[in-house]
Formats: sequence, structure tokens, C-alpha cells
Amino acid sequence: MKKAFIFDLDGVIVDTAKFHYLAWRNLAKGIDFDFTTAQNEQFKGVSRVRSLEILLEMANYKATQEEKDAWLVQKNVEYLSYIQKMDQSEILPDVPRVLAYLIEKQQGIALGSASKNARPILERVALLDKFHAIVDGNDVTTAKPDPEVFVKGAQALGAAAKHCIVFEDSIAGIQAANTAGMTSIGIGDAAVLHEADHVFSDFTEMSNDFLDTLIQK
Ligand code: GL1
Ligand code: MG
Repeated sequence: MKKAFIFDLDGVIVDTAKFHYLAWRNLAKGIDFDFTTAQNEQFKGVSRVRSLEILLEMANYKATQEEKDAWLVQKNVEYLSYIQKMDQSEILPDVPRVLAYLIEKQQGIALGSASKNARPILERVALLDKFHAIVDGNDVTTAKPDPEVFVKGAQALGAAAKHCIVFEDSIAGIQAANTAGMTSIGIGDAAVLHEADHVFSDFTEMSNDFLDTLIQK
């Protein structure tokens, strides 16, 4: 059996969710808003533009278009300064083992990320060549929880939705996978990701036997 495995990037493959949080928090400080890690759960998986809209709604701040444009640049400049320093140590535990196993079993592998920085990050950590298809924030018009990014990933791999398995650390991403009719696997806190079909705290908890059950399903 051949299945399509679609991976989110930030917080699933690489430990970059913390950098996004830091950059958003610093921006929030500029408008006297204390942005918490709990609030950050709503940002995970959400596009840059949508993230700023949510932040301004939370802070109850009416920004001009000029302010919004400047802040989107400011956030990304700070984020890029963090990722320029990153190396393979930022790959999350056991991601290489899972990718290697799926490659050995000749499964389809795609990236489905809202980030516009996905390709340079994968290059930086030398994982770009593990993916048969990359769909990122530059390829979609609607953000998760809309399923567009995963639907495009499935199309790129030539797989039907029911044969797709999505790995996600965000609530929005799990909802997107569920709406698309794909198997959703949460990577993170089971209480936060309770809508997922399965949840693992990280890939070290996911055995090759479990991957086999997904392949054979
Ligand atoms: C955008 C947001 C980030 C995060 C990612 C998805 O990334 O800005 O906060 O939600 O999407 O993981 P980027 O700015 O790199 O396009
Ligand atoms: Mg993520």
C-alpha cells in the first residue's frame, strides 16, 4: 500500500514555533499587549497576515494599513534573524527516523505548511530532498483551518484524501486535516489537540509499528 504523509513544518519537523512566538510577542509588546503562550496556540498553523489580525483583535487595537504592513515586515525580519542561526539541532526528535522509515517503505511525503519561509528552513536543516512535494504559504490563498494546503499536498502526490495522513502541532491544522477527510495526527499536548484522530507528545513516542498500521490501513 502507498499512502501520502503530509507534514506541517513549524513545531512538527523543526523547533521554530518558539521563534514565531518570540517575534509575535515582541511585536505585541510594542502596542502594550502581553501575548501569552496560551494565546499563542490560536496562532499556530495560521498565516502571517491572519496571525496579525488575531493579535490586533486580542489587543483590541485598530491599526492602519500602513501599520499592519510595517508590522508584518518587522515580525518577519525578527523571525529571519532567529532562523538564520538555526542548524540541524533544531530538527525535532526522531523526525529523521520517521522520514527515513517512510522513504524505506516508499510512501509519499509532502510538506503542508502555512509558512512562507518553509523552503529556506528545510534547506537550512538539510531536509529539503526528503520531500516529494512542498506546499507552503506561497502556494495557498486560504489559511488553515481551511484544508487548501493539505488538499494541494494530496494532489501533488496523486493521493485521495482518505489515503492521506497529516502530522500537525496546531489546532487549526488538525481541523484542516479533518475537514479534508484525512487521518489527523497531533504532535503535542493531547488536551490541546483533542480533535485529532491520534496524538503523540513527539515522534519518539511513535513506533515504526504504528507507522506500519497507517501504511496498511
Ligand atoms: C506564518 C506565521 C507564523 C506561523 C506559520 C505557520 O509563518 O507568521 O506565526 O503561524 O505561518 O506555522 P511565516 O511568517 O514564516 O510565513
Ligand atoms: Mg505547526
